[in-house]
Amino acid sequence: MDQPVRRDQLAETVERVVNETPVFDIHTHIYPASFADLCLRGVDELLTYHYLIAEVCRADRSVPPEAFYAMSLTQRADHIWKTLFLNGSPVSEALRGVLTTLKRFGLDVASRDLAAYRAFFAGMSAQEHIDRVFEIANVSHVVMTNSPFDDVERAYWKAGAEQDPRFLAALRVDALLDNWPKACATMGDQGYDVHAHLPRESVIELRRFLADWAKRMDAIYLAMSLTDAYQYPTHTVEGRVMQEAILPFCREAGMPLALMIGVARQVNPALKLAGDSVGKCDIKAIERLCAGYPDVRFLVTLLSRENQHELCVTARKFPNLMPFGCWWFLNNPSIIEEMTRMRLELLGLSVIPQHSDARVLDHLIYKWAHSRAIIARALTEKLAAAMDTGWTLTESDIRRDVRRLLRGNFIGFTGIGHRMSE
Ligand code: HDL
Ligand code: ZN
Repeated sequence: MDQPVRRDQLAETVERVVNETPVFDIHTHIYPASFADLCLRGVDELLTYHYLIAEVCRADRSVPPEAFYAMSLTQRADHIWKTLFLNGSPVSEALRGVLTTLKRFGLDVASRDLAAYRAFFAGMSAQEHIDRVFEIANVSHVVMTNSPFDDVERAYWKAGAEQDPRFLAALRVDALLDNWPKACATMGDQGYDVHAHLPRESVIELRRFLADWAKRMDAIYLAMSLTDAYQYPTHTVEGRVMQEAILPFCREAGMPLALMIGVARQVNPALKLAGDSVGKCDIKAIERLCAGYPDVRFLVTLLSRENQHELCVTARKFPNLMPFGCWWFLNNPSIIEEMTRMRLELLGLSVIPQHSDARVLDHLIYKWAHSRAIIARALTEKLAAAMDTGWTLTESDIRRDVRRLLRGNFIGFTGIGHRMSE
């Protein structure tokens, strides 16, 4: 019989259950081994992750971004290792993440022996590496970021690259709102007759493009990142793309729409991928979308810390709105803790607390190790508060709750349970 958990056992029980529950990671940028060039892995990719590039360009201004990017991958990693790890203690979250990853592979972090770390990773095939990372991170599935506007990635889909059932697809279409004229040209090159002024026939062609790629990728949601200036509705052609193509497509396909809003794109272009920043977005755009399309499900993550409380309140008003993750510049312990406690207080268990945004395969290890510890602490605090009233909890109750947070809410919201045999 499942006995009630004692108050003095609660923290340990929650932490163990959180660590034992396999995560469904709903947003990443990683790929299976068959997408070879896109499957980034190993210590040099970890060290040259764009989060660390931003930090090294601050730490050593004698090597400006242009000079840094002129280096080889190994030279960039050496420069980052020396500048950020050896010449100063690694206290930032991105630096700690590299060390956590090395430690979880069983490597001797105290040795500071980058050559030994390189030799270790060189000894694994991509498939073996993927298997080990998913096991260490205790991740069952990841959702990728799959863009039909990316020439390299498109080639893998067209060639019928072998799929890995642990990697599910998300159809990513930023280009439609980011650079509509270029998107029309790219779709034209693929045989879709979409004109920039979007006559009726082009709306039909655009929706055929979305349907064809969603089918080819077997996508489980449609996704786009949007800038902090995003507004809805608007009378621009981009506003019509959303209103006449994207939203009707999602409604008819029964496919959730993931909106990732708040990017201030390329505020420092010299930093390349590290050059984006953040801005507070207008929550009213999300309110209008959720109210206007009650039969469309919206997965939403906002990049600005200042948007988080209003996102929680808006989610209380619209059951078709599912907040997710502590995205990008929010993926730091102090903010994850603040956001997770706020979400539990305002939304209870009806939220997806985290995604990894892993860009390098090995990110799954540290991003989930770090976030699991924080989610466990926040959940323990709220369960303890309930117990302090006399409410009793069994370990089964805790397993049920944790499963919802780390996988069940996403599987239920997207309706893919039949694929997961859950
Ligand atoms: O648009 C996105 O999906 C973002 O996550 C960007 O890829 C960003 O560069 C990133 O990697 N954030 O973690
Ligand atoms: Zn991302």
